Amino acid sequence: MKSVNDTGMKRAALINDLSCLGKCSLSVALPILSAAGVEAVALPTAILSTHTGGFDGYVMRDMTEEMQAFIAHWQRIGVHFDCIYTGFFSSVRQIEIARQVIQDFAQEDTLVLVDPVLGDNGRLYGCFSPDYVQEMRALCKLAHIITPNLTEAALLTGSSPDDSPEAILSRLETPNAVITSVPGGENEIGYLARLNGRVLRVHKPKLSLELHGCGDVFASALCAQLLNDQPLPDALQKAADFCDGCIRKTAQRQPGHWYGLAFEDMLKGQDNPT
Ligand code: PXL
Repeated sequence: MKSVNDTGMKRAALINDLSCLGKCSLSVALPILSAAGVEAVALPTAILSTHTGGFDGYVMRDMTEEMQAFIAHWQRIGVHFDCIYTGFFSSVRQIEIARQVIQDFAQEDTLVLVDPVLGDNGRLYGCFSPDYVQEMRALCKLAHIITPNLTEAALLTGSSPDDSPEAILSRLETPNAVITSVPGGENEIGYLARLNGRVLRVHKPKLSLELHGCGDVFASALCAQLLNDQPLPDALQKAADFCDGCIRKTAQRQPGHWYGLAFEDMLKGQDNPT
């Protein structure tokens, strides 16, 4: 059997849902990583007609059985992954499967990035139970870097949403963590990170827009930077700049483009900082 490794490219397994319309999860991770010269291999956890944020009557198909069959095939053909990047799961069982994927496929040089999709605006998403949070904590223990928003960081650490972001960050056990959607100064929002033991902050202007999929665009851009061997602080800054550029492009496309970020404009344009 011919090897699928030694291609000279980095390869990332993307364990996330495919929201066919809606610009989140795999719909943004695949193009952002491809545009960064990374071979992106999707392992869909679920396939949805749209994402769940703001669309009525979405249709969802669970992919648990398919995940297990695809993984078994990849094991048979000996696939090597330079990165395993996880996002949305539709059940606790799928998080267990992702842990097994990390145990079976991650080698010493494999970057494990967990975007612990759990909730937003102070609340756990309605589709998740408390044992889902518990299982996500176990998955985060296997990661090199995690990218929760402030709500997710509070849920992971059992903190009150009123605790300071700095206190919440200090309770996250993963070696490297970037908390997104952290309130900054007046009209600012940003990132609070602990990278290589150092606390860093990046602030960006906060636009008065309700946005969807920002976390996915940011985590994908961060993953792309890290796989292009950028040091952690530079990767954070560049991913934040990219996400901010996408948000500005999205703002120019209102009110029609309400459901996700106009990341294509940034991948296509001259002003692409990735
Ligand atoms: O962006 C996070 C996310 C991922 N996947 C699905 C979602 C959401 C957020 O709403 O609905 C299906």
